Amino acid sequence: SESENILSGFKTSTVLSDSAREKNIFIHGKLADQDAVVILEKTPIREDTLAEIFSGSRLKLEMRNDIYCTYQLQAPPHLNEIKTTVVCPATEKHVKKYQRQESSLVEETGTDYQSITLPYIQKQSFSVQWVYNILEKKAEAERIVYEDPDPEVGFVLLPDFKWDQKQVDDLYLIAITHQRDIRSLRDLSSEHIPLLQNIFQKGKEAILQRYNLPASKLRIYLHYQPSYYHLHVHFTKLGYEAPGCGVERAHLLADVIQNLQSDPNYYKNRTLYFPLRADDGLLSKFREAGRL
Ligand code: M7G
Repeated sequence: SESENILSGFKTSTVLSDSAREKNIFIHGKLADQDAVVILEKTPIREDTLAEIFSGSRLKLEMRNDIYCTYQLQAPPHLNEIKTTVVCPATEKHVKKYQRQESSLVEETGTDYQSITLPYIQKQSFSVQWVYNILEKKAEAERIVYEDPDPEVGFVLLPDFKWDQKQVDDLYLIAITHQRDIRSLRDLSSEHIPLLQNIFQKGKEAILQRYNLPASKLRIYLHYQPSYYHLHVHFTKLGYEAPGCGVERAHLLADVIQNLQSDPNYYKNRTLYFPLRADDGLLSKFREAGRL
């Protein structure tokens, strides 16, 4: 649906990061006196639009040399859109999340989790209001791909907001559990195996039905540390390097299930490794505790 251009009043303060290769830019600025983060991103060129691009565009020759020519092609506006994400009002933590930063690998024992991480995330983590809005159908209801409403093993599967759903090449969905008291991997024990298996099975089936993409083409994983402490599972297309998905943060759901099957308290006791950004408050807590 159309909406007025709220970005015409956006005042840029700083560019948080940008990438010529990924063709995106993350900007911090003000929107009507409130802090905002705006993400602009050029989207992939789809094969099914090629005929229209070739026939419906204006072409300007830039240079010709022997068998080589380069052009500026002006595609029809609807094929030349920029995916735009706005976070407003953005907290300082949002601004930091999108700022390019060095990171350090942290080694977190089960005890570290209890004494350092848990107290920190209880005070300092992002609101999960957006998650509750999804579960309660107050937002994104029309985007839901699949839902199992069961309060114990149920979940909602829907497109991640990083995916514009225009092509399956960069497919990205998330499954959000109806249970609200599971913060992360650390809270999982063998009692959650039915929940995890349900997400695994029904998530794969729903994606096959809707997008004709078989399970063998999916990467299904959890992040530790996540940004949002309400259990959710990422489903991306295998081979798509989703932004923010470093190997250190990803735990394959299939492995998580097996680990819990062999040790009910696997994730309560294991040492887990993850990168933290230089300005992450949790990193300071690990430093203060002499764990870094
Ligand atoms: P995460 O592992 O907690 O954090 O994943 P990350 O963002 O550092 O990977 C949360 C996932 O939820 C990310 O893939 C986000 O892109 C996605 N996400 C975040 N928000 C605020 C929304 C939202 O409002 N709607 C939808 N559909 N996805 C979101």
